Amino acid sequence: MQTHQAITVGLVIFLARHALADVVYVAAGAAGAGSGSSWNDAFTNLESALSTTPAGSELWVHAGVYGPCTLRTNTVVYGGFTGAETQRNARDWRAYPTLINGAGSRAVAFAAGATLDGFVITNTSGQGGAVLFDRVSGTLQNCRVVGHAGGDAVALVSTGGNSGAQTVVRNCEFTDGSGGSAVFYYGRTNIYTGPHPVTIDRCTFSRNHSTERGGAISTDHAGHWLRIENSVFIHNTADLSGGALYAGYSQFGPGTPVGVYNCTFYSNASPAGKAVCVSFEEARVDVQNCIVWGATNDQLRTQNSTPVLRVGYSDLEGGFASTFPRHGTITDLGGLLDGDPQFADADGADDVIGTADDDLRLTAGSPCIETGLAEVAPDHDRDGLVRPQGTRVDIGAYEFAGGPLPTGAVIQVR
Ligand SMILES: [Ca+2]
Ligand SMILES: [Ca+2]
Repeated sequence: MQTHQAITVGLVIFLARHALADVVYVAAGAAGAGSGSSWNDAFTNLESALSTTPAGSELWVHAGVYGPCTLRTNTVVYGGFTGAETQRNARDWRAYPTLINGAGSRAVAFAAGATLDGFVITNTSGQGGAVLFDRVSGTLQNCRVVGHAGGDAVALVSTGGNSGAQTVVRNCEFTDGSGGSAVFYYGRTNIYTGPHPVTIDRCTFSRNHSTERGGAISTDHAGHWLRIENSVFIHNTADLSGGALYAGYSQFGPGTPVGVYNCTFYSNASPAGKAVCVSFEEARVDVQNCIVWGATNDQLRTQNSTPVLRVGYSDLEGGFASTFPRHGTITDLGGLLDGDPQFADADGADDVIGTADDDLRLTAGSPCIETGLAEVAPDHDRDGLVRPQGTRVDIGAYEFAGGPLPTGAVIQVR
């Protein structure tokens, strides 16, 4: 056994010293040659590393603080390393944060096919000021966007163009944004003919505030599929409409609604549609397998012109009677509940709603357990647990696994 351990330790040291072929290293504190060939010789500047390495490179970025950057086509950039890892999956991006400081402006601009994974994005402002997808598709995952001010933090502008590629925002947290929405999706498809689906999966939106519409997410011209799933919306607010989600025009894509599946909305607020507001002609939103809780009226609203909101297999406080079709139509697809979802601890140990200790997982006896609709459910939940646990999918972002998750539970990142 001791011999085996010694061999293992020796192998790890060997790999760490000799670095991985094809990986470009970036470490703010490196004092070597700056070639990017190892942690010792790492680039110290992220933007310099990106601009001098070929498109399609894989970059590993050491914990530390970096400046704004522009990604390159098909380049994948991972943060959260301590320098000891020999495999990407060995890093802990939350414990060893790699920060991109936007210096009061934009932090990250995407290029087609790029991936940004394992970063904390701070000190940003302006439209798309945290992350901008400007007519390109890419993957943003395992990131935290904190305290964006003014404009929409992440802007997805006609992503995909004509490529048909999909943009994915996965396992990200958006906290304490102000001004615009945490994520804004603009999908005007009369400019770009190909489909450009966007999936927002396993994200948490907390305490974001918009001075207009959609504290967490807003859409405009969402002409093709926008799928929002396994996500938690807690204590987001908007001054005009849609405390968590506002869906505007989708005039170029009737029949291709914004789908909101297995999400949990709690304690969101706005003068028009506390959780969700759908507005203007051909705007269509489906809300299924969702918990919408924290107020007894006007959590789901249709606002102007002839929008359609359909809701089914969801736990809606106040029931269907609490919805507010000011103009347009709200349809009951069946399977609606109005029972206390019995969250584990909705405001957490600090008794403050919207902070990191909040726990919206289900507890035994929740009416949301085993009452969801399989046809629209994702195959996993907010924690990455396979759905269904038990014999039927649950309602909300979390599948009930029979008890609290064990400490250090493995989170699946697909
Ligand atoms: Ca709390
Ligand atoms: Ca279940």
